[in-house]
Amino acid sequence: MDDRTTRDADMAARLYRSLRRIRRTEERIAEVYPSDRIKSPVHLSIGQESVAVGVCDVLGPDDVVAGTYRGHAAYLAKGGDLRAMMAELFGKVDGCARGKGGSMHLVDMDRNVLGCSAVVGSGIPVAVGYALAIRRRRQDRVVAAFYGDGASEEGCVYESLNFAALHKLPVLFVCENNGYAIHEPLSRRWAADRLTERVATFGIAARRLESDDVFAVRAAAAQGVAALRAGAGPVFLEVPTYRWREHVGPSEDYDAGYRSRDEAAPWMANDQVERVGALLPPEARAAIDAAVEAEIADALAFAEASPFPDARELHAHVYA
Ligand SMILES: Cc1ncc(C[n+]2csc(CCOP(=O)(O)OP(=O)(O)O)c2C)c(N)n1
Ligand SMILES: [Mg+2]
Repeated sequence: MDDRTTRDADMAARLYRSLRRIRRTEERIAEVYPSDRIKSPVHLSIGQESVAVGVCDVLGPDDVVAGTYRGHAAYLAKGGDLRAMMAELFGKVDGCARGKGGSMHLVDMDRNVLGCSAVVGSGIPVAVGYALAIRRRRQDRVVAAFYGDGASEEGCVYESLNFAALHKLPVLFVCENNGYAIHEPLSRRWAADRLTERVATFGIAARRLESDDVFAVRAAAAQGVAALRAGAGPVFLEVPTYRWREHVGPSEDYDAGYRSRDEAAPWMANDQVERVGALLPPEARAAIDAAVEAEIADALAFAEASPFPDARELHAHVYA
């Protein structure tokens, strides 16, 4: 194999490992959930993993990620600790927020994963503030800030876009447009679906991708991050994607009356985990799958074994 081929093969293996790790972690969470050992609501990103994986693959360890309450994928793709995430879901003291935050409040500052929040859109001003601090300290780092199509309707998101553009802050805004805010489709929320054009009017380089193909996401993110590092100001990517499970909880909801399985079918046929997995030699794929299963089993055992926080911790780490 020449250098180029080796690099491409390495990239496919890396992306597959990350996609598969997130998919299987969330599938295992969904299996465990009915036992009530997971003490937090869970917003699964099954079907949407490629957005976080493609973006985070071009970030370095010092770069920063701001996720959402649907944040397992961003946390894990940036290298967040799986044991600490699982313990957090179980409400245990070894969780990344000492068991007090649950699935919607993942944080790992050692890997530069800024804390996530249940308040829709609220991560965006925090991400922009972090980028301002980076700029003031003259550091060579960038922030990737994820948010949903629903969050794009929040006033603070528009304020943040404007502020970031005005001050040319190093933020890659990534809108994971899955077409729904809870059960409400875009057609009932937006008179015009030209989200990318709306963002461009702030003076931000804005681009809508055709699909959530992980290689396309990665290529667009690489281009965006290069522009950020050159000081060109923020970049926006809108990535169409699709949530396969219910808004919150472990199950499917195609019988809930707001969408059909037919709508989901083309997305499932284009499953990025399968697509990238099929590019790998079968032995390489099997080795990754085995390692992922072992890591998840270890994380679940760790979460089970960890104690609940002591009642005296109730008022620790409270900002008041
Ligand atoms: C400020 C605020 N308003 C409303 C809600 C209730 N809420 C929770 S999730 C959600 C939908 C957000 O949709 P989107 O940003 O598209 O993310 P997705 O769930 O599709 O990933 C809403 C309205 C909230 N948590 N916070
Ligand atoms: Mg949405």
